[in-house]
Amino acid sequence: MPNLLILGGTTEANALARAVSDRGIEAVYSYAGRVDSPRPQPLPVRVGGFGGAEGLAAYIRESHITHVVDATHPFAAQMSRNAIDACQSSEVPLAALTREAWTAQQGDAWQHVPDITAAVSALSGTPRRVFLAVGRMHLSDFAAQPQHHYLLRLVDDPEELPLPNAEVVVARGPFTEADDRALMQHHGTQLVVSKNAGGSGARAKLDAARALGLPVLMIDRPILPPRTELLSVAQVLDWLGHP
Ligand code: 3Y8
Ligand code: NAP
Repeated sequence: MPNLLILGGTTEANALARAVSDRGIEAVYSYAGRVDSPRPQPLPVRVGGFGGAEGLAAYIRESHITHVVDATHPFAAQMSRNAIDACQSSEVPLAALTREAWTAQQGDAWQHVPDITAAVSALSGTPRRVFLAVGRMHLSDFAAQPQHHYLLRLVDDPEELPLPNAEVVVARGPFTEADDRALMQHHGTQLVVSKNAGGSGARAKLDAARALGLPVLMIDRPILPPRTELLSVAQVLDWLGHP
C-alpha cells in the first residue's frame, strides 16, 4: 500500500488530493507556508520547508514515504530540483504532476521573455498601466521600473509595497475571464505581465487580454532536470498502481 507525499500548492495538486483521499490511499499534503491560510485539504497537511534536498530525503525516510508526486507550480523550480535529488538519494519513485505551457492563440499579442529579470528589462520606457499578475515574491525586482502604474493581484494583504504607483487586489484564483476582463477595463490596463503557469487556474487574464486586444509579456518557465512528468490525476493513479 503506497504512502504518498504530495508536494502541493496548485489546482492539480488539490484534484489529486481529493482522488487519493476518495480511494483511501495513505498520503500527506505539503505546503511551503507561503500564504496566511492555505486551502484546507482532505488529507493530513504539513506546512513549511523540509530544509533542502537533504531535509526532504530525511523526511521521506522518517515518514516511510513510498512515492513522491511533485504537483508544485512550474515556477517552484527549487522545490522540484530538491525533489529530484531527494528521491534519487532515498531511492523512492518520483513523478511530477504538471501542466502543459500555454501557447499563443489566434488574436494573442505575446512577447516571450525567459525569466523575471528579462521581464523587468522589457518594462523599460514610458509609463503604462500594467497588470502585474505574478504574485508577491518577486515584486521588488520590478521596483527597477517604478514609472508604471501597476495593478497587483496578491493572495494576502501586503505589509508594504516596493512600487510607488500601485493598486492592490487581494484575491486567490482560480479566476474567470469575465472577472479579469472587468478588472482590467476598470484599471485601464495596457499590458499584462504573466508567468507561463499553464493549467486553468490563472489563464483567465490571458483570455481577457485577447478579448480586449491587449499585449501580454509572457515569462517562460524555468528549465528543470529530466523527471517523469504526468499530465493528469488519472495518469498519477495509474503510476501508483491505483487506477
Ligand atoms: C501557497 C495555496 C486552487 C489552487 C489555487 C494554480 C492556480 C489559483 C493562479 C494571477 C496569478 C500566482 C500565485 C497563482 C495561482 C492557483 C492555485 C495559483 C498565481 C495558492 C496557494 C499558495 C500559493 C502561493 C502563491 C505564490 C504566488 C503564486 C499567486 C492555496 C493560492 C501569482 C503564480 O504571497 C505570496 O507569497 C504568494 C506566493 C507562490 C507567486 C509569487 O511569486 O508570489 N502562488 N498560491 C502554496 C504553499 O504555501 O505551498 O491556498 O491554495 C495556490 C494557487 N495559486 O485550486 O485553489 O494551480 O496555479 N498563485 C502565477 O501563476 O503567476 C496568480 O493573479 O493571475
Ligand atoms: P520554490 O522557490 O521552488 O521553493 C523554495 C523553497 O520553499 C523550497 O526549497 C522548499 O524549502 C520550500 N517549498 C516550496 N514548495 C514547498 C512545498 N509544497 N512543501 C514544502 N516546502 C516547499 O517554491 P515557490 O515558488 O516559493 O512555491 C512555493 C509554493 O507555492 C509551492 O507549493 C508551489 O506549488 C506554490 N505555488 C507557487 C507558484 C509560483 O509562482 N512560484 C504559483 C502557485 C503556487 P526547503 O528547501 O527548506 O525544503
